[in-house]
Amino acid sequence: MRFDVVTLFPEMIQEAATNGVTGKAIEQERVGLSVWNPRDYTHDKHRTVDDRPYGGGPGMLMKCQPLCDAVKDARKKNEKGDTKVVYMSPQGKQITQNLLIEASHLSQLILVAGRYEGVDERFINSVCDEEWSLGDYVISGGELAALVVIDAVTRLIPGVLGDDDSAKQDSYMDGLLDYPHFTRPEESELGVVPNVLLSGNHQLINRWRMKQALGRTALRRPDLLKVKELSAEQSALLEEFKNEIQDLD
Ligand code: 4GY
Repeated sequence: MRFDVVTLFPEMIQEAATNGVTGKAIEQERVGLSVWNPRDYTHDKHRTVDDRPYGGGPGMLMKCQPLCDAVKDARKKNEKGDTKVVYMSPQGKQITQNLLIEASHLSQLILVAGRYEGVDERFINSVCDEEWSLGDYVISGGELAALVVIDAVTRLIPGVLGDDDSAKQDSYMDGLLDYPHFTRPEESELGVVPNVLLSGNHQLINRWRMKQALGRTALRRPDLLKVKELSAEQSALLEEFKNEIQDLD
């Protein structure tokens, strides 16, 4: 899988993505990453990438031509296979883990990061396949949104996380919030670690964790529980949770 990011701030993507899990995946060539600056596709002496909006109003828009030419070049990195061009904006479809799982099967994801007041609508309609949103808030540019997508998709690529690692845990807890975690010391001024986690009984520990995940999801994100099918055991654990006095943390 390769990511291509069209951005006026390529160093923002390169700097951030070459750290941590994404950095290692790039080093190990499990994913590819290139950046494409629309400014490099301008032809005037001022290298103009923006222009004033028709109809007036504040701010500037990104012009179509440098964006189109940047995407065209990015596409050449993937002659065969499946490419999707995505514009990141609050007007898009809100991303979910399921949407990102689907994206992880593509051979190329071209992410377009807007700046200023956004891009000419014709670029979105004619060149982009989809428009995706992080959520209902506004940030100053699409770069951080593109980085979120790159990070979340990279974690889903086989071999990127250790085999016994969080990827499997994540799918085990599919559609639920995470359970609480504790590390040493066993006892401090901040409180004690739940006894079951010290028991060494992994069946009991797994049951406790599932009960906590179900209970927290019920308390904090009832919307997630409504769309999830619970097994008979999970329903029983959730009932147990509800019958115990719980911290509303
Ligand atoms: N929310 N989800 C988002 C965003 C910034 C100006 C258009 C979001 O994805 N992107 O807030 N983007 C704006 C900045 C150009 C995108």
